[in-house]
Amino acid sequence: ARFLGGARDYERVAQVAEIEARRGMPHVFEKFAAIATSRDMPAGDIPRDVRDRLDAARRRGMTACLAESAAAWRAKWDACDCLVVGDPQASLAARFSIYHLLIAANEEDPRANIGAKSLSGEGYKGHVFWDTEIFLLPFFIFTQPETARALLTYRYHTLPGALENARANGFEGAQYAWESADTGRETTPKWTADGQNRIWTGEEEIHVTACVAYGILSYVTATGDRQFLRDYGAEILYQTSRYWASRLEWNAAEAQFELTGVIGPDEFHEHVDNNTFTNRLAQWHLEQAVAVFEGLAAEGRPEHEALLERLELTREEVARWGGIAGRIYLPAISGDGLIEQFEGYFGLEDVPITEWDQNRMPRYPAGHDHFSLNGTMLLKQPDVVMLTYLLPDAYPDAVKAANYAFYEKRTLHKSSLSPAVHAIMGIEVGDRATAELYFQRSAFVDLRDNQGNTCDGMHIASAGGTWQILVCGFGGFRVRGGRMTFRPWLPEGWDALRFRLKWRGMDLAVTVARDECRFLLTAPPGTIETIEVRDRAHGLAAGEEVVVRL
Ligand code: IFM
Repeated sequence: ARFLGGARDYERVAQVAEIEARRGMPHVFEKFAAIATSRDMPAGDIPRDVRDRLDAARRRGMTACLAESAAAWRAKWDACDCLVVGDPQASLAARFSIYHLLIAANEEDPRANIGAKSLSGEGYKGHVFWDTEIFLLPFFIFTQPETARALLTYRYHTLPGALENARANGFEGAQYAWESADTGRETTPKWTADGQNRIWTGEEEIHVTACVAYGILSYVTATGDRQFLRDYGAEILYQTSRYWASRLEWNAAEAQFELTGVIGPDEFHEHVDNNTFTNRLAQWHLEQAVAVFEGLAAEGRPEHEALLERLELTREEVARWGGIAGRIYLPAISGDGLIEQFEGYFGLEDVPITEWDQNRMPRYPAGHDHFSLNGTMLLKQPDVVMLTYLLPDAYPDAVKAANYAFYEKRTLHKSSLSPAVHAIMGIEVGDRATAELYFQRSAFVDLRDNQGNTCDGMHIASAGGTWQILVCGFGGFRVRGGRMTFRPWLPEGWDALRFRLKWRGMDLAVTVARDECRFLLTAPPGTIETIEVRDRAHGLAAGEEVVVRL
């Protein structure tokens, strides 16, 4: 090959080579690449640094470098592969999602996170949303916990930005940005690209702060990594609790705390009061912060005392959080089990969905678009249903089923985040045929470009959602009462579903078949771990496969 030099233009850095190609004659190109960033070293040192590493790689040779890369990939896949026996297309979609999740994150860089389109496109400018904690993190927590730790440490590194956000908005503590970049300051644009519509999410979609806490506590529960809680998590929880305590408004007439002027996960409705999802998660957040405080105070470590001193946080302030949590307004659950999404929602116009696209997904009703649905009951994506997924023990089965039935009919799924949650909750409440449809929609959103916008980049939250449908939907996996629990169900045509979970340093291989589940725990000899399958407890001894008849 004759190298003609380098080429560089928009989104492209290349080396150009000329070869004389002959039909039938293979050509193999070997390329070594090294990447460096001026965040890690002075910019002037970069050329030498990458040249040194390239020289070292060349000395080791392509075969050795490839073998090292293959071993690293093997280790990753061994921890997270997911297979649908009997449905190669479903397996393909599972692996496609997992592959994209793996390449989106960097366990070695706790200052970086995953943008809404991962690194595959420029949609949303690489900004980080609640997608990380709610849609992506479960995959990492349960298969690559060190990556989950790095993603959450990003939230610690952006805590100063979150403190600034709260201050700029007139609140105390730390308020995480709806769209976050490298500093954690709010980066949501105020207008749509065409300048026609105001975007309010940066001001109003405040539930993201509770979602960060949710991610931290899910990680700590699953990994047992209390050191993360001591070093980073507690500080985040305390500063964000301060935010809620100052953001919640006291309604003296009703003797309750409220959150007015917010947007819930369903983004069609703006400036709403007392969105149940936001109020309930804020309450949950404060309750958890109090529990974490009590646990760490009981440990009595000097680092915790030092943290309290640095934050000037007293027992009285923490006790006040508990008091506030107990008086946050939540709508009563109606006689038929329904929860109102926000105050006044049930009085809105009930516009029916009458048209569906070629993927059997709803179309906007005639005359409507994203910005005209405030006065209707139509949803962009799940809100109450999302809440019943995130807090699985907070609502009885009948309430979950009633709300799924009510809101599913009114959801347009105009976010790619929507189908995954409907698949999981559809399986949980028994609407299985619809759940399978939602699985298809989520799993093939990019493989088949079923939303028509994969050109803007991967829907990485759907990839995380697809993993959750497999493991938490069909596998029925939830953490309940600090235990791994399973309520599996397989669609017709699937012979088995295989996945693996990491739990407190152990590894659990799960096979769900039509009439039985198999569990194999890999852990130090003598370890016994209790799990639940369809509400019955089973002890797993390390190294001994346990078969549970379904
Ligand atoms: O975070 C989501 C939001 O819920 C819906 N619109 C797209 C965002 C980024 O994926």
